[in-house]
Amino acid sequence: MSYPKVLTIQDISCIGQCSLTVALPIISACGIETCVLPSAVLSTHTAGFSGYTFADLTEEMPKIMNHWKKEGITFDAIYTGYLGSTKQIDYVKDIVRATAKANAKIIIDPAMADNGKLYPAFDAEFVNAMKGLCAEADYVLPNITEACFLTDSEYKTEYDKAYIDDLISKLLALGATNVVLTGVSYQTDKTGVEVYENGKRAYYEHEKLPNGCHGTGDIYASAFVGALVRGKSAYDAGKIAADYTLECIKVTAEEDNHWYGAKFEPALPKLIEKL
Ligand code: PXL
Repeated sequence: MSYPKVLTIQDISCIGQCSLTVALPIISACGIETCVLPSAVLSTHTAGFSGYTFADLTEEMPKIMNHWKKEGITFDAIYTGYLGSTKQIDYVKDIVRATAKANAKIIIDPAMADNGKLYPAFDAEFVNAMKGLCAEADYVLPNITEACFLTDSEYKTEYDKAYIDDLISKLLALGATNVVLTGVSYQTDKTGVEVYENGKRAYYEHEKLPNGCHGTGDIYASAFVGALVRGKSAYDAGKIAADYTLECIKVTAEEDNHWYGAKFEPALPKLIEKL
């Protein structure tokens, strides 16, 4: 059996069940060698904690890349999540050029916004740089807020298929080859994912849980990458990732005060079963 090697580039939030502390265990559990490039180390994530520490590793990124180049190390897929600056985005482009195998899958989660707003660390310059990175992606995985920022569209909480068609067309016009748009809800008690792959569009709809959790975007993207690299279509990977994320939210809701992340660990066996 081929043994694919994935590189994921994002920060380590030591506490918070997001970014690398989610991507590494989930993709590894999918049976895939998972290499990491930490772009920063934070004591916690930035959503809800105050006074967190931040060690910027931006200038390590080209050094790490140059070592890998010398060693001839290459990857079957590269997946990026939360990135801290436009400079990091530039370095990611260099790393993709230097280390992606010829048919590698480049998966970009433009983790920068939710609920109509950019995360505090980001501005219009960052959004522009992220547009450029998405243009080089085989798969982009934005939520609706991120899709709106990437396409200069108006953010809406109520919409119809025509609005979603427009967002997807504009994401494709940016240069992304395939699109997985998350959190698309056409009815109050349902939500889902719109998947556009190889010219075909399909919607996977599932129940909408009343409680959201921080970090579920990272859980979703990591499970998607695991399933995609294991050979699933984007639609199947999108569906598997959605079912797994729902399960994580349900497990998390069993405890009242687990506010900072989602308990993805107990649900891992269910993800693996689906693969
Ligand atoms: O889950 C996205 C994420 C990742 N890393 C850091 C964050 C966030 C979202 O707030 O703050 C540091």
